[in-house]
Parts: sequence; structure tokens; C-alpha cells
Amino acid sequence: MIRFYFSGAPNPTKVALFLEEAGLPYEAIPIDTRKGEQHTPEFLAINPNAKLPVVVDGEAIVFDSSAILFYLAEKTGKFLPAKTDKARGELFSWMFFVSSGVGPYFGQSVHFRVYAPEKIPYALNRYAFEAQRHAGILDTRLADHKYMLGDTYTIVDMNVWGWTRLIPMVIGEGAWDKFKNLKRLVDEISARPAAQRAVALKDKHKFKTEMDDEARRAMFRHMSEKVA
Ligand SMILES: N[C@@H](CCC(=O)N[C@@H](CS)C(=O)NCC(=O)O)C(=O)O
Repeated sequence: MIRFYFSGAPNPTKVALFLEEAGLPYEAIPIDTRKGEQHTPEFLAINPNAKLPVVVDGEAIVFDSSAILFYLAEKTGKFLPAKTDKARGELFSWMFFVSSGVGPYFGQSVHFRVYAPEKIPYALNRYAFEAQRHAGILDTRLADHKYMLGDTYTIVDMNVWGWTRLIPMVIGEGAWDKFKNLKRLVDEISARPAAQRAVALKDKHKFKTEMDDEARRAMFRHMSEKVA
């Protein structure tokens, strides 16, 4: 059975969505990043990047949410577009757009808005601007596409949903007013029973909620190591 290492954060949740949508049997293994469980030798052996999610499927170890979505989609043949050059070009482009753009900029925007000890106007604006710019590109795409790749719900939509469902926390309250097409997609996916099970997965385990010194040491290691 697939072992799914997860936390309640956005990147694991999009993989939970796939597992639930595909009806794949899996064992969910919680890793509490606020307690530093991502830095144990056992966990580093499956993900040297010390982050969630990871999937272990027999001999296959896959980390990074987009890689996992590709892996599971190819394994099951589900949630992929038609096997045409055009559709595959769009699939790769949008998957990498999410993993190299949406994920990092959304994550850093939350970091500087919510967690950074100093509120640095330049960083706040830089990351909020980039998060909004990426959301705007998705919104424009969805103005004339039901799903990211057309008429079919695919892993790109799951990938988009992972972070964009948190847009008010990433960019600020009221941000949804600017991205109505994206909101339509996010709302549609969030209403799916599989998405509700994916979001509820974190509630089956008692993850630490406090962002205290232990959590900061585990998740924001730059705070205790000056390199620049
Ligand atoms: N590119 C990776 C990013 C993974 C990532 O940043 N995961 C976060 C949760 S969304 C995490 O595990 N954070 C714990 C930490 O940074 O210590 C992916 O898409 O899976």
C-alpha cells in the first residue's frame, strides 16, 4: 500500500486530493513539522529536502508535490489530459508554472505576512505582488477554460487548488474579488467529497498548532544561522 507522509499544509493536501479522487488505498503518516519531525534521519532518507509531502510506493520514493501528482497520474492513468502533443505541452507548462511560481511565491508571501519577526515593506510588497501576478495569470486562463487544460479535470487543477484555496491568507482579505474565475474553480474543487476528505485528513491527527521557539527552530532554520 502507498505510504503518504503528510502534514495539513497546502502541498501535502493537493496529494491527499489526488489519492482521494483516485480511490487509491494509502496509509497516511503524519509528520509534525512544528516538532521538527522532518529532520529525523529516517525522514531525511526519504526526502533529503526535509519537507512534505512524500509518497513511498514499493521501491519508489517520490517527493515534491508536483512530482508526486505526475507519478500517481501516470501510475493510475487518471486525471491526465489527452495524449496529444498540444495537451502534453500544456500539462507540463502549467504543472511547472505552479511548482516553480505559485508555490514559492505564495509560500514566501505567507512567510513575510504572517511569520517574519519584522514586517519588511519591500518583502511584503514583492511577494504579495508576485503571488497576485501568478493568481492573475491563472484567473485569465480560467476566463475561457472550464479547467486549466480545457474541459477535463486534471492534476493541474489539483495542483492549482493546493495553494490558491488559501488566497485570503496569502494576499489578504478581499483578494478573491480580483480572481473570480479562479475562485469558481477553487470553489468547485473544494465542494468535491474527495477535497473535503483531503482537507479533513489533518484533523485525524493532533498536529502541533503553536508557532513557538521549537517550531521556529524546526521550520525557519535561517533564524538561528546567519549566512549573509
Ligand atoms: N516544492 C515542495 C515544497 C514542499 C514544502 O514546502 N512543504 C512544506 C509544507 S507545504 C513543508 O513541509 N514545510 C516544512 C518545513 O519547511 O520545515 C513541494 O511542492 O512539495
